[in-house]
Formats: sequence, C-alpha cells, structure tokens
Amino acid sequence: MHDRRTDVKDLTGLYRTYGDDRLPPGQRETSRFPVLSKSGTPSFDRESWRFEVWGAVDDPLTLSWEEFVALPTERQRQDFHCVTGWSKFDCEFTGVPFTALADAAGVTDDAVHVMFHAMDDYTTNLPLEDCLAEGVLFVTEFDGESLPAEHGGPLRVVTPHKYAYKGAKWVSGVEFLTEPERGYWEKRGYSNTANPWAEERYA
Ligand SMILES: Nc1nc2c(c(=O)[nH]1)N[C@H]1C(S)=C(S)[C@@H](COP(=O)(O)O)O[C@H]1N2
Ligand SMILES: [Mo]
Repeated sequence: MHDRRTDVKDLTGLYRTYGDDRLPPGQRETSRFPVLSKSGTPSFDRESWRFEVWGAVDDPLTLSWEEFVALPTERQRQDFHCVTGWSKFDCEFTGVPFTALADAAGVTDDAVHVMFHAMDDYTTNLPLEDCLAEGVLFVTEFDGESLPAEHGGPLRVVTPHKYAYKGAKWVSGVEFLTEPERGYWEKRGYSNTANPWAEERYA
C-alpha cells in the first residue's frame, strides 16, 4: 500500500541556515497550538471565495476555491514560531508552494516585495526572495485535516523561517510590489524582518 507519510517533506532542519539551535533564542516549546488573531475569525463561503494575485505580474489571477485546490500541493513537516514566545515543532502542513503561485502569475523582473492580504483586513509583507524560500506554503490542511477556521482556514500562509505573524491567516490575495511596503504589525512596531534566530521581534 502506498504510505502517504513518506510523501512528507521534512523541513525541520531549516534552522541550520539561521542558527545553531532548532528552538530560537527566547522561545519555549509547546505542544499546544494557541490561536492569535487581531480580531475575530472571518466566515468563509466556498461559492463566493476568490483568491487574487495582482501587481507586478504578467497574468493577474482570480481563482475560485475549486481552482485554487486544483493547484499542485506539497506536504511538509515544519516548525512554527510565534513572536510572543512559543514554538510548535513538527506541524504537518499541506499546501500550494508560494513558488507555484508565483510561476502561475508570471512575476515580472521589477518585483522585489510582496504584500499578503487577508479576509480580516490583516496584511503582512516580505521581500520576494523570502517568499521564494522552501517552506512558504498556502496551507489548506494541518495534520491531515482541513485547516481549522481559527488557525486561518480555509487558507493561510506559513513562514517557518520567520515569526508566524508573517503568515497571513484567511489569506485572500497576494500583491507583488516594486517597492517595499509594511503590513499590519510591521506598521505597529513589530520587526519588518522577523528572523526568530536573530530575535528580531520589535522594530
Ligand atoms: N489574517 C490574519 N493573519 C494572522 C493574524 C491575524 O490576526 N490575522 N495573526 C498573526 C499572528 S500575530 C500569529 S502569531 C499567527 C498565529 O497563528 P495561529 O492563530 O494559527 O496560532 O497568525 C498570524 N496571521
Ligand atoms: Mo503573533
């Protein structure tokens, strides 16, 4: 029988690029999965949901839920680091790699930065290069189940090389930018760069 578990790409060694320890400095490990949202959990309607890609791209995209889930997915095991001090190891996320979406939209040469937009009016930004890193996924499943609504279902971003506020829950669109811009927490005193191994928590 085909064992799906063998299809999991293990990215838990990614920390070696950034530091000596898997647990970033000042973090403690938890087996729980706390929920952190700036406001409530937005409701999701499968019929009217649309995902948009716009800005510095050759082909702006508007995808229905059916079209989004038809994109190629990957299953990865990766760690999750919250800026408030907890880390959760060995999360299994299934989702569409950022690079797959970037390829589908045809990112233009002058794109240098990315803004993620979410259904609760949250935004967060990253340099394009940081988005192309392995591990940046548009996640639809957590531990083999549909992503729970409070954790960003139906669709969220994860950024294992950054504090988790760089991963927009309820993500509804991606904007490619030719100049850097700041998102919701980045405008409110959180680090723009958010490297957990350098403890880049506040700006
Ligand atoms: N859309 C949206 N995404 C968001 C947030 C939010 O409030 N809205 N909070 C961020 C913060 S600060 C963190 S730590 C993580 C928390 O994800 P979790 O609730 O699944 O633990 O989501 C991030 N993404
Ligand atoms: Mo956070």
